[in-house]
Amino acid sequence: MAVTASTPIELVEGVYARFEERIDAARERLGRSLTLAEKILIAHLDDPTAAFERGVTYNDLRPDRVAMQDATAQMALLQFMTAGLPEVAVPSTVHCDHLIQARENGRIDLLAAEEGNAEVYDFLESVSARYGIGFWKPGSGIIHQVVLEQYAFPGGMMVGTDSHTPNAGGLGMIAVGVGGADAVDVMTGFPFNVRWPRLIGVHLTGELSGWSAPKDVILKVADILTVKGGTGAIVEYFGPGARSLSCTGKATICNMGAEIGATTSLFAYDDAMSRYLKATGREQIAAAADGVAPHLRPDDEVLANPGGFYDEVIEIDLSTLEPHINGPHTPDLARPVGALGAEATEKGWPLEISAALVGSCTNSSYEDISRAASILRHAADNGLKVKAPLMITPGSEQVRATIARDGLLEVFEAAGATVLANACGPCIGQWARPAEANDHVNTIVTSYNRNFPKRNDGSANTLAFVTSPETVVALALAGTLDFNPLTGTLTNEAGEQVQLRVPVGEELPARGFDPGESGFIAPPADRASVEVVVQPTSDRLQLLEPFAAWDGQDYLDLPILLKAQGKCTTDHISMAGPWLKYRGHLENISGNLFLGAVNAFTGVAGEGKDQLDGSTRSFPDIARHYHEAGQPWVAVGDENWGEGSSREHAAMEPRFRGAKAIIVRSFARIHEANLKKQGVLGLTFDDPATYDQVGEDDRISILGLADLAPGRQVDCLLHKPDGTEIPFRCNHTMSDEHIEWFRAGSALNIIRARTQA
Ligand code: MIC
Ligand code: SF4
Repeated sequence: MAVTASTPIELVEGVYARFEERIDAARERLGRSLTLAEKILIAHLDDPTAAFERGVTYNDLRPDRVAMQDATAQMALLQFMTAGLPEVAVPSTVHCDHLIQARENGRIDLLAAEEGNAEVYDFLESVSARYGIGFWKPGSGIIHQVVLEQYAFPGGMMVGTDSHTPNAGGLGMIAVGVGGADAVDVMTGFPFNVRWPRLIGVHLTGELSGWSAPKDVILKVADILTVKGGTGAIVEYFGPGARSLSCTGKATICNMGAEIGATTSLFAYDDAMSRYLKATGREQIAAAADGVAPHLRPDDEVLANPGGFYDEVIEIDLSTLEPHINGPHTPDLARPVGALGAEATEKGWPLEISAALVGSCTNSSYEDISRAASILRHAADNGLKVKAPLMITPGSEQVRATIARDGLLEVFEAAGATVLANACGPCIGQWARPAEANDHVNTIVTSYNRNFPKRNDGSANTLAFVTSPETVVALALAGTLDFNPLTGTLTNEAGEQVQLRVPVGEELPARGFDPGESGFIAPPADRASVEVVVQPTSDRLQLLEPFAAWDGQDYLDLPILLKAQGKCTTDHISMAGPWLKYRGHLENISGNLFLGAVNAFTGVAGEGKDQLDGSTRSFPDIARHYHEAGQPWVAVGDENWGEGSSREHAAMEPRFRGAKAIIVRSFARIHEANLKKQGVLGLTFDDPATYDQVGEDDRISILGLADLAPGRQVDCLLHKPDGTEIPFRCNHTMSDEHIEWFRAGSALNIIRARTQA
């Protein structure tokens, strides 16, 4: 099927045509009613009769679409190219959003990005043209916003090479964030293999009002479930409160489900989704969805007795939900906005706000911007000025053009805000922030989703707090964290006390969306002649060499390159910001390996002891030294290793540098899958206390690898420098198929062998 700028109705109808028969059959087979997630998954099973068990079986699914953003597409497509196929097997798109650095303003920054990233953009455009992939130029918007506007549909299923792909759950789609290698499976015509998820139900009652926003729902959920509470689960929202939320508000909630590690999050098809589909020119899809509406929501019995169908049920009353703010450093540290001032004072976090940022894939809808603008407008009318630098990143060209037409951007500009490109910008460290802003501990507030250290401006001095766009704007007006917009007043130019007006917004633009300048390039009819160029001298792109197959031997006496203390997210493993430019060059990007990881033996980030010569140097240098010396190694870590991004670089870099295993207390889902795909053993300590026994100069042996089997523990030995040996056991979640990948050296090696056979 040709790739177009929007999901064609035929694709949607094809999916809906399977629903009734499959769902009825499954209901009968299981002898019970079904949740929405189950219905959609069943409709996308590769083998409709396959057995599945929550949290246990790995199942093959057939997603309808693939979406890739530029920072992950490079590696995904470099892998795809090695499969030697003429075109992608399912409709796929590439979105250029991560590589634009925020410096001056949207227009100037876009031009600079086009010039600075020309080689990468040319590669992505030509590789897209060659293999039948739709290409969205830089400036057209952030992947998840564009997907919501153009490609998502209720009851559909997609994978995307970005952890916030679940944004499309706001439009009732099962949208799963994956590493590039998983996307390659789907694009090469193989199924997407994932563990059948557990199901968490979130029952929403009441209705939001005043300062409370959809963002507060997910900040609350993250507070309850924590950053690992959603691992391996689909979070399904239901109840009257769910129906009261706009489609883009639902998307905000689903988007940030990534922060609790959920496989994806999902809302049932309802009027708000129908309105959004119609407003974005997809009347036919809305009509088709109406036709299968009962299949696009949980069965009545599930709604009547959620506890009998979900593994866990959370209750949230939107009417009493207060505006929340989270941070610093972790997305699950939430509290009501009004409580932050006292906490910040007690903890010594600077109250003064050094920058306020609105936007990102999470919170840049028309509704978000109109609510935030309403506060600025009222403030301006009452002599209030913004006290912190304010920046806004529209989520898409369509949103930008529409808010420009409707005078909303003007309100931001009049308040002195900088309008940045329709791109990720400071959300992913693409922020040329003046050094004087962060050479000291400072506080920023954003409407983004993540707040790991160094994420936004590369500085560990910056403490990032995440909240709704309306609260960001209120805090920008106050200039201090110590302000509760619900109760506080601000002093205006005339010395009067002004209370901010409660934000009001419009769910959808009354005059419809203005599409702006289209950034979509369809693949040409004659694709065979398109040349894809990767210069051997390039420092940004490098063709991939297959990883070596397992040599059949156990791993003996491996040095511990890193024992990480505390959080070790993908940002700690493979930092973004300035390193984004090497995302298509495995060797060069390996120069950032573990730069953010905190060494448990010293408390210092980014460096450790080289066991070959005893020197202290940076982790990437040690890794290069081990690699060149042919010395395989392991890394050890704590809970939720690999939290955060889908970037498979965090698995490919260790693999490339000779890591044999990553041994931790627990893993985040996407990262664990990425390790398996690249042939690295992902092991978890059977006894979490073993972590504490691991010393700096110890070595680890991993034994019995020839007998690796699903569910079978792996025997390991910890060798102390004095010759003592401490046996310990590890668990893994590898299926037979995953073990095959390990033996072959990577999953891609198997695909290559199959497509070339
Ligand atoms: C992020 O929000 O961390 C990113 C940057 O979008 C990543 C993808 C990447 O690292 O390229 C994600 O969320 O998957
Ligand atoms: Fe981009 Fe930030 Fe969204 Fe990731 S979370 S896709 S970096 S806007």
